[in-house]
Amino acid sequence: MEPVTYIWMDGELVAWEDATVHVLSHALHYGTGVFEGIRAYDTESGPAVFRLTEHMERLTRGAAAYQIALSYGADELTKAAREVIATNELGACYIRPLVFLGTGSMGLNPAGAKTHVAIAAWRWGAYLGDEGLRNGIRVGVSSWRRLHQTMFIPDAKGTGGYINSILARLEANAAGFDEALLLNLDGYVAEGSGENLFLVRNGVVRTPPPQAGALDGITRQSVIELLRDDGAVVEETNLTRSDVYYADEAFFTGTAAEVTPIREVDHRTIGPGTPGPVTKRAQELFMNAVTGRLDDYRHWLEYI
Ligand code: PPE
Repeated sequence: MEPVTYIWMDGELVAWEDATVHVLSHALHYGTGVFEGIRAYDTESGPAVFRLTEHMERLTRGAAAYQIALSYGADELTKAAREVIATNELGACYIRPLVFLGTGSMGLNPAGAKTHVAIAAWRWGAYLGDEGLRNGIRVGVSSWRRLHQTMFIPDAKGTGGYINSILARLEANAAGFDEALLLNLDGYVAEGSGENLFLVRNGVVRTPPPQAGALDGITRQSVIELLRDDGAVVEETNLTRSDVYYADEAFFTGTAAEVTPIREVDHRTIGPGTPGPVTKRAQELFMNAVTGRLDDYRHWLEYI
């Protein structure tokens, strides 16, 4: 990871190396935080952040759902994110806002712990590798199940919940896969450790509904809209493990992962083992939208 000069913390810009926390921060012990992952892209009119306001709204909604008191609104956090990008003179970058509980209380009752907010940004290339983005990645279905919606708040990016993703990711990588695919407690497909899944079969695009325990990803929503507007049939429906094996095409979506083709699942080749036409079209539409090359979706961009 390549450091930048400043990180925004609790209302001011501090030097990268000074953006530290106390070891008795509540969030460090119990995962009491929410975060976001946002990307900015270089466009003809300068850097633009993709759906910045929606990400910040998801962050503030998530904090409220977990009852983490937050004194900043989505609009103020949006301004702060712009400031971070501008002062660090970043173009295309990844933006990581984090709301977390600091010191003031120990034990599971967080009352008394102070809320902190940080926004960092840095250059971050292809999440699952350039090769993966081009030719597809290898995925393994995890032995870990996705946290069920009765156990946490799937719509919020709560930091503690990511320990579930990390178990799956570690297992997948140890088995030689690039990424994990998690099923929910009912055995239907939920999502990747940090991405939403899409399958294509006989020209129909299908993705699990949020009720399956998947985060309703902003990239997911964008890709659904882009593909539908392009004439594709996209269904939100429960998917089984065999649906994945029988797919002609499969891909992951996420802010970090963008649109990443999947070429293999559990040692079974998906389609011919190379990115298919719908996957390539989704990638093309998404990359054109985020870089301001599609007039119809320019409202998704917030220019710096
Ligand atoms: N599911 C999960 C579990 C998830 O973490 C993400 C984002 C998504 C789906 C896709 O959501 P969206 O970014 O709104 O399209 N994962 C973030 C964190 C990745 C990380 O390694 O950290 C991200 O992509 O920024």
